[in-house]
Parts: sequence; structure tokens; C-alpha cells
Amino acid sequence: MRRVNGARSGTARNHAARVFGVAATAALAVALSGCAGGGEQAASGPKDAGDIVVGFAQVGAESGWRTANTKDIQRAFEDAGIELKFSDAQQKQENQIKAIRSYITQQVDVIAFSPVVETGWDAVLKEAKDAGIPVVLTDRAVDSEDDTLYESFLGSDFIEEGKKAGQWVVDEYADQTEPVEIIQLEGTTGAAPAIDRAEGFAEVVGADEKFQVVASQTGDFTRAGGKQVAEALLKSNPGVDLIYAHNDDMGLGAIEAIEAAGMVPGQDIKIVTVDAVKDGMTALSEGKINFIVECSPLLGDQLVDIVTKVVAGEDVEKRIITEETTFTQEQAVEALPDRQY
Ligand code: GYE
Repeated sequence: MRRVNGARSGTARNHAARVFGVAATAALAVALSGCAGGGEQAASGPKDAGDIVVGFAQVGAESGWRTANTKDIQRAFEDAGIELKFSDAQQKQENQIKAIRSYITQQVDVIAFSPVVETGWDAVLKEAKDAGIPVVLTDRAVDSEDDTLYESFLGSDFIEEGKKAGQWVVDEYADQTEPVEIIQLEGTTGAAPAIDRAEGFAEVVGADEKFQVVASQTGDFTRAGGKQVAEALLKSNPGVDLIYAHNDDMGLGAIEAIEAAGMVPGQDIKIVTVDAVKDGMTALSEGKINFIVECSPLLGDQLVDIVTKVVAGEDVEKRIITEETTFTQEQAVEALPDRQY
């Protein structure tokens, strides 16, 4: 089976086995070290928040979305009184794997992480499982045959986001019969949101052959990457009508590239992005971006909830999908004053 992307599915988990695993590992640790720690807790019933330790392996700090996501997760765990060990992988899978291994060595209660790319996780997740440490996926999915390697996957439906972007494009050009030339700025190669946002978009615009994706390249979800790629692609595709960027930051980079080329972003070349962080919403309110599909980074409270349940041995949903909306220019103007991130 490929990674879970669809609707919520309340898969029954073998909690007894996992809880036993935690207790057994802790008991072994006590036996080996001769000091009482988590073993006592496991033997004497549910843990208090203050006794829970979570290791979180973050992707990096590549975008406004990511910064908001990190802040929200740190805030939520602080509010809950749960200790959070945090690491920033600087968008490198090897760093994330190292961080996860170190959390296993430290015998944290739960490991949560947002996988930088989809594939290549089975070995380290198996190590966590063998150590009796449950794993929660936040934000991004893994592509694995074995869905027992994690308890739950909390995050957006990226295919749906791509479809929403595509639907706006279809509606916007409904009256046009001429070809519509599109440049796509992709997220990090191999990352779930890059793969799925491309797939959902292609599914919708692909239904009408007037929509032509004339170029598609990765800008790695960064503003600098978006700018650089847009600069090059605008030169080789002078007739382009629209840029679809997989996140706001790359769209903001594209704005700079369009302006540097002496054109007006939002008019000469339209821009559709995903995220709806404050800088993106500001550009939308100014008409430099034309439409944004929301992707919420505020996953902290839900992650705390999942972690607490997992530690208590309660059932959790295998897939929890974030609720999101879309924004036009008028809606951005209205939403901006209250936008937290
Ligand atoms: O859209 C982008 C970030 O995984 C949903 O990662 C996240 C994406 C987000 O870099 O801005």
C-alpha cells in the first residue's frame, strides 16, 4: 500500500503490544542502569504531562510556513507542559535520520517528524518500532509499504490543495480559447507536498488541453529558489500567462523575478500559490498574487492531543486531515488583520 492520503480511517492499533513494548524497554533500561526512570512510570499507570518527553525532527526553516509551524508546535508543547526536544534538519534527510536515531537512544516517549522527502524511512522507523517508541507523522507523509511504522499522520491533503489551485485556473480562464501557458515552481523534489500539489493541479487543468504547463522546476520551497528558477524560466518562456508555485515563498520570489523583468505581477503574469502565510496574503491583498490555497501550519495542539493519547495507550485516527480554505484578493484583505502567521 502506498502512503495514506485519503479520508480519515480509524485503524485499530495494537496498543497493548506497543505499551508493553514501552514498558519492557523502560524496565530493561532500569535493569541495565540500576536507576529508576520511565520504568516506574510505566509500571504505575498513566504518565503525567510533565513526565512525557517528545522528540521532534523538523524539516528546516525553508519557508514562512515552516517557521510558523515550528513556533506553533513549540508553543503547544510548552502550554501542555510536555518536554519537547527539537531538531532542525536543514532540509536534509540524513540529518533527520540522525535526529530520530538520537531520540531513540534517548528513549523519548514519542517521536514526531515531518519527513523532508517521502521515501527511505523504513529502516529508521523500524528501529523506533523495535525500541517500542511510537512515531507520529506531522505535516508530510512517508511512502512506505508498512503503515504499522507510525501511529498517525496529521496534516493537509496536498492533492486537494493542488486541485483547488487548478480549479481557480480553470475558472479564471473559462472564457479564453487561446492556449494558457503555465510555469510550475515545484517544492522540494520527492517531498509529499511537491508530488501531490503537482498531481492534483495536473488532474484538474489537464482536462482541457488549452492549459499547457510549459516548464516545471523545483525552487525547493524557498524564496531565493523561486526567484532564481522564475528568472530563468521567464527568459525561456516569454509568452507565459501564469505561474503556479507550490508555496507562497516561491511565489514571492517569482514576484521579484517578474518585476525585475519589467512586468507587473498579478497582471502581466498571474500567480497562484499554496500556504496563505502573512507575506503571501499581503501580496495577494496588493494584487501581486491572484489566488492562494490555504495550508495550515498550526498543527501544534492536535499534535499534543495525539501524543497524549498515544502515551496513554488510547486509539488515535490513522489519518487526520487539516481543514483549510482558499483566498481571493478581497478575502485576503479581510483576513489579514487577524492573520497570526
Ligand atoms: O507548504 C511549504 C513548506 O510541508 C506543507 O513545506 C509543508 C510545506 C509548505 O516548506 O511552505
